[in-house]
Amino acid sequence: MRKILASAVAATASFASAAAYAAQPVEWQTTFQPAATGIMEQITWFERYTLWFIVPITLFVLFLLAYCIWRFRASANPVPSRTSHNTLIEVVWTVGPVVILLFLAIPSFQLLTAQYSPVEEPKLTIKATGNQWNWDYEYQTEEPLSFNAAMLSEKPEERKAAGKEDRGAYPRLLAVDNEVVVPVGQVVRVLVTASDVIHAFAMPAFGIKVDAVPGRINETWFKADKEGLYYGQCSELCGKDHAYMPIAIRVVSDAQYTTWLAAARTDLPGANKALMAETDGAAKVAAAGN
Ligand SMILES: [Cu+2]
Repeated sequence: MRKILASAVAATASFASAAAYAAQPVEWQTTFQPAATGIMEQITWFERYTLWFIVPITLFVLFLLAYCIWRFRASANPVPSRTSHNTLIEVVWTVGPVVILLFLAIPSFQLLTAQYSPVEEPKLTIKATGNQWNWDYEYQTEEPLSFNAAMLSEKPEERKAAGKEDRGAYPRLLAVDNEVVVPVGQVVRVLVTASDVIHAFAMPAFGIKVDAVPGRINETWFKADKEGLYYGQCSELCGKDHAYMPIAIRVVSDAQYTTWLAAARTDLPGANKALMAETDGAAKVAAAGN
């Protein structure tokens, strides 16, 4: 009994520590991941808003179908109607959808415009290059920093060496060896391209998804409002290991970012570990305090 209790407590604790890293898929998830940017909040709002149209329309059509099947069944209606035209109905089913589509189109275009308009001039630009099957990142800062990020190995000794044994924070198929690190509350411009075939750079909690096309640079941006570790995946089928090239972005405080950036230029693994000690430690303390 004590053992069960202890494992329950451990499970709750690990869940709480995982919950600090809110933005990753959870089992049986049917909704979006919690929004970490204003854009994703707008996307989430728009999705719920459109449901207010989709659900009633579907129910209405279902009702009409059921009613017609019942009301005009052969036994109750032996002589079929020969009506082929009704002007009022034509007007209603033309004007009605037009009005409904206007209600959908206006917020849709507003959202599209917002996605293409960074709220301020980005101070940080990161270039992401998709390869079969990992990502290269290049910080276009005064002294450039570039590194490769590949999926974390599942070998226990390699997880241990990376200090990433906590599968809540570093899940299978999503965790990477080197996360992208960005400061919280700042607009980050992302330039997206590819070296071989088409990939796509996607981060659900940020509401961004951009094709990575060889020979072409696409641009997007995000402004993360909450610190944490966020997971995304390549979202364009790119070959046999398409499912194994995740994207991980660690959003940290301004000071933590500055320290990491300075250290990462000479010792990336060391800088990552120092950052992990700070952020993961803080998350565990917060979980324990709750
Ligand atoms: Cu892919």
